[in-house]
Amino acid sequence: MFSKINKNRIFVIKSGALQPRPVVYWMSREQRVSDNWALIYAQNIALTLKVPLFVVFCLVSDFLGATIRHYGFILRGLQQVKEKLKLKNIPFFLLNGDPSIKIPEFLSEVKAGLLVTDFDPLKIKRTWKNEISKKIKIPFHEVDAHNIVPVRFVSNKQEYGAYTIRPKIMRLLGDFLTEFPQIVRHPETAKAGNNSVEPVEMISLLKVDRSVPEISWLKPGEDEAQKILNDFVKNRLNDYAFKRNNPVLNGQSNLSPYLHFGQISAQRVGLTVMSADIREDSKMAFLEELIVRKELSDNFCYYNEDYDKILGFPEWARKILEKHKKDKRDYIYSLEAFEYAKTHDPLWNAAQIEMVKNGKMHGYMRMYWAKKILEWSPTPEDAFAIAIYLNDRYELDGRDPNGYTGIAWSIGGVHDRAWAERKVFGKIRYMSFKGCQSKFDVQGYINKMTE
Ligand code: FAD
Ligand code: FO1
Repeated sequence: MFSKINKNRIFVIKSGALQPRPVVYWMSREQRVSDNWALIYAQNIALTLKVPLFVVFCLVSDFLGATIRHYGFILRGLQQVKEKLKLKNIPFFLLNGDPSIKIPEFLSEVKAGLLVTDFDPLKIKRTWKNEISKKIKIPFHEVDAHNIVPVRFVSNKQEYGAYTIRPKIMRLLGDFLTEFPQIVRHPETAKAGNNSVEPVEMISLLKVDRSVPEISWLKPGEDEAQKILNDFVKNRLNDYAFKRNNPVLNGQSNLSPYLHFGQISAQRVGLTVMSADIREDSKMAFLEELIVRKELSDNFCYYNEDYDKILGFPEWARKILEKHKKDKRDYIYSLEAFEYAKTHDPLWNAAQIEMVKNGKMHGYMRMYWAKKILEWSPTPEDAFAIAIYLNDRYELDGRDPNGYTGIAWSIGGVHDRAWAERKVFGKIRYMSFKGCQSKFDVQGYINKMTE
């Protein structure tokens, strides 16, 4: 029964004998029913023990500065999760509050015998899991359902860059990039408690920051994620290698919000892209981002607890930024000036507007955007904090290991090398307005974002 799950995906947070009592899957990062190794694992154990299976999601209304833009996307997606699980005779519960309190309470209520959850390298999740583990008496297992090759297994240390993690991932890819088993209709019916609030009803009830509106050009949920993937593979993946770095063209997949909220599995995306009949260079370029770069970000956040602080930068970068800390800046902007796109640079302003309006800035512009925040902030510490704040507030895919790592790459040289020394940046790679002009239609992008 367990043959299809690679045991290296599983990490025992708290050990103990399995009792014939209900299994609870605390869904957090992987908000989907299909292709979810954590759910597959939880059901496998429940089937073996012949016990009911419950799925719970614990909604935290002040999660790292999230706004209704994010909660709307989550809750609309969870509505579909609930409906899909109902068809499989698996009840779904939406809890609201601190998981370290709500999850143990729920486990007692249903007299659970095992808690399963999904892997996440973020500190807040690790704190919740530690606190829950201390409070409960039943076994607690974690499944890496996000990375194709599990983070703990691919490497036991922080990797220097793509060049060091790539061969490690490639060596193991064949063992992990496999087809998924299906969730079956669960034979044991759970005697569920009061479960009245529907996820979509929570959208109007939640007390959260509503000043950043939901977006409508991307629809939440795993069915929509699959449609976006199919459309991308059919119509745009072939051109990925030469269009993805041009912000005027629609060259990227737009999958990051779905990957971030776990509404699609990277492994499903990888399998689909692998089997697509398209140009080899585009296929390879896409898989490099989806697998190597994305899993490198999880590696960074898992092994470096200072992923959201200057302290997390490599030593050479910290030293050189310190040396140039007092360099005269040509412009200095406040958080407010950045947030309201009031800099002197129409290209930077356009990128900021794209993020605020659409909830997703083009990938190439994200590098330029973060580097200019470094150039125009009083200190690198200010720049790093401003970039994380804005990224997490407005990007639909924010507060993700990819975000912390992308910003640390742009401002702090993480996973990069030293470049020629210059003012403010030291040896951090520089990007300029002129450089952008030589790569794409800068005025076209500005017009598109500001019209
Ligand atoms: P595609 O080009 O279609 O790529 C497919 C997938 O590959 C992405 O969804 C993502 O999962 C992965 N990927 C692509 N580029 C990268 C990368 N550079 N690093 C890691 N994984 C990558 N990504 C986020 O998911 N959330 C963020 O908050 C975020 N913030 C960023 C901030 C900065 C300053 C930088 C430089 C990058 C950031 N990225 C972030 C990484 C990258 O820009 C986005 O993942 C990408 O633009 C998302 O669009 P897409 O899904 O259409 O990408
Ligand atoms: N995870 C949860 O378990 N509960 C939440 O209430 C929650 C809110 C939330 C809001 C915005 C956002 O971007 C992420 C959120 N997440 C939540 C976590 C998310 O699913 C990811 O696991 C992490 O951000 C890391 O990828």
